[in-house]
Amino acid sequence: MAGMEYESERGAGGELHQRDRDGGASADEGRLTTNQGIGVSDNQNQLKVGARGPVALEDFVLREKIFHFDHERIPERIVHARGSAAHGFFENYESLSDITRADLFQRAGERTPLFARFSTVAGGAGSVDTPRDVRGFAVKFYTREGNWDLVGNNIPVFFIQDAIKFPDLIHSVKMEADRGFPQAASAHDTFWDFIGLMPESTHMIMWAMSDRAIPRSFRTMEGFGVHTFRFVNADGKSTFVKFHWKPRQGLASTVWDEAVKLAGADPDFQRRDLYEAISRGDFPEWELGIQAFDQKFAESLPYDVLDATKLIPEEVLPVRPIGRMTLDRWPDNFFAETEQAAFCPGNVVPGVDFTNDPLLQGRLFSYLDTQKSRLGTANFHQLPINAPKCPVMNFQRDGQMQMTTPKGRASYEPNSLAEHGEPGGPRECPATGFRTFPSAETGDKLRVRPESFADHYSQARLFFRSLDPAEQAHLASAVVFELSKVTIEAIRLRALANLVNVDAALARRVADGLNMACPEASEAAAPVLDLDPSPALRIIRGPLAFDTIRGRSVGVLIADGSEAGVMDPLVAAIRKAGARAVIVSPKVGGAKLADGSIRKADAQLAGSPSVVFDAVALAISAKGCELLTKEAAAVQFVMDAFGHLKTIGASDDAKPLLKKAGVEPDEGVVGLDPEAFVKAAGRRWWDREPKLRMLA
Ligand code: HDE
Repeated sequence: MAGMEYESERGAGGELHQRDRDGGASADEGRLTTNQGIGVSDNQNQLKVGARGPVALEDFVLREKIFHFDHERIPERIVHARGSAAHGFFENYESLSDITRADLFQRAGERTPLFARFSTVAGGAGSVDTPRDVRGFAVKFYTREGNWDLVGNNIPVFFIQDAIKFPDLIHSVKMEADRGFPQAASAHDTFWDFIGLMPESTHMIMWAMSDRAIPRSFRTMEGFGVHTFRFVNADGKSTFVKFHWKPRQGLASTVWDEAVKLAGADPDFQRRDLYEAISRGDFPEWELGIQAFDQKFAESLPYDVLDATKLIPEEVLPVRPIGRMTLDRWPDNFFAETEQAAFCPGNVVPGVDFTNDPLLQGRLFSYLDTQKSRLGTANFHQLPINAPKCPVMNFQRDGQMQMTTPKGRASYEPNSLAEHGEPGGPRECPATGFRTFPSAETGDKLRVRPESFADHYSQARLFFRSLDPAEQAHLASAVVFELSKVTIEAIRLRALANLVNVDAALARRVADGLNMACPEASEAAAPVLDLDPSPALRIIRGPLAFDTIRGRSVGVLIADGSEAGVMDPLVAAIRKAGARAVIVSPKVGGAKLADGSIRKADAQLAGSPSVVFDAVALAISAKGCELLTKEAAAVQFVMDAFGHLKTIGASDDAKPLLKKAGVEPDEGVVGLDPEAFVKAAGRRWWDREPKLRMLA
């Protein structure tokens, strides 16, 4: 066993030395070396002149170690800095050769390896997982014809229509420039100032203030390619496509109070959730679907398909499932893979192509460019996580950190070296190489926005009116919350005036929540249309609102006096239903059960508030209950579970605790009968909410 090949000894100062057993005689993995391969004799002490003397400059072991440490960080991503990723594969349902020549879509059942990274947008790399924010949803497919990156978000539209506004948008949402806060939050003056002056952002704001922006887990969110792309088939025929990732786990979000508390209870909540799901073999899956359409269909729509602030409702154009992504392997090393992964929407394979969406066009420049500043060299594509899994052959040479050793002297083309018996290198191939779809649909060179992009409100209205009433209340309350953090009144008024165009009743609710008079509607650049609502855009009571505890986690609270006969069948039923049952007890070492045995806990009560669970069960006896009513963490555990609309399973003996926590029993407060609990635990109780908090 490699881990056992050392001996422990104490040094003169009492410090621990773990020393390789064979004395460094072999260069096996047990021997510590410098980066030059020189064996290290002592990893605890610097080279000093005398035991209490100064350090010698010649100590290359020390200097190399500290030098490397000093440079371990690279610049974080300017946006999407905080992310978590996993390896997996994509599997085709059927051949799509009729609409695309992309090699990965040619054969039913074929698998393509991939790497997917999920992220928040505004916060830094060390920020928390659960702020109100858009989530990135980036997938790198390592196809046999090169890498294809589908770099999307969990929201199908975007804030702006033209890439030239992106730096302004991001500067406004990031920490305010003079004060360096708030971190990872859109609830502040500069963001809302920018938003109010950019009515095109209104539709996206509806989404950002909705429950979509506080997802329960990466596993329970949809992904969208956002822009209209093209598929191109072998005959050169183009079809417009919009990409959708549908989570097989269903859609689920948190409630705001829960998201806020999660930030404190577990800043890594979503990273941990993904890690744990993959570790236990509960591999998350998404179905990839496309909305495919032609120019004629595009022209029939009352909005422009090149405008990234618009979506095509599924009810207007159904999503056709084309395959499935499974994430089944956590990276071996966070830095080498998740941090160094470089996604780029410009990475497309033959058969996939761009449209003239002015947001997409700007992105095509930005991503390649940013990697040079982040990863430091033009050779970042050679890092294992970025390297294609097909041959890469060209005449690009040299540059910082060149990792390949090209042979021969053919570093230019055309050349005639092959005619003289020397390797001549690769050549272009019109048949299999990438050929840009020829139609540019351009005219004069102008800095103008098309008139077809002028409708800034109709889809915001469509989104709002598509939501379940509970989600509408969340959205209105989120706007009230954010505008309450805005200190300049004119910015609030401007945001409200824009909202009147979306829905007058919504604007009034928000104005009420702020205790302000609702202003007149702002001037809309185009008439606002009443488009048909799209129920597919809902989370609550929508098509992907699965009432199930599969893949979720349940906190089972026990204490001294709990009965094995009650908790064991419950835990077994939860696990059988595919959920995690986490036994929580005041002390992690366990509780003394009624029969005198000790039952170990998985988690300590004070460190495991109910926000980290989807439902809770209080498997406690009268004695345990008496104890817990005096424990603030237990009272809060129950109070929050109730407040976050979760199912609470409780024994009769737990009633005093329920009472102390202010629980007014409803349909979501059930007993500990395993079957009934598991059935109830798969959902939240939205009807409870108006009784608990003032929603706008
Ligand atoms: Fe990005 N975006 N973006 N973005 N984006 C980056 O690239 C940019 C946009 C998205 O997990 C950066 O490698 C511009 C839309 C994701 O590593 C940068 C514009 C969508 C990720 C960049 C947009 C996205 C990024 C920063 C306006 C959804 C994280 C670091 C035209 C379709 C990928 C990096 C990962 C990252 C630029 C707008 C998604 C600076 C200029 C719209 C998921 O290049």
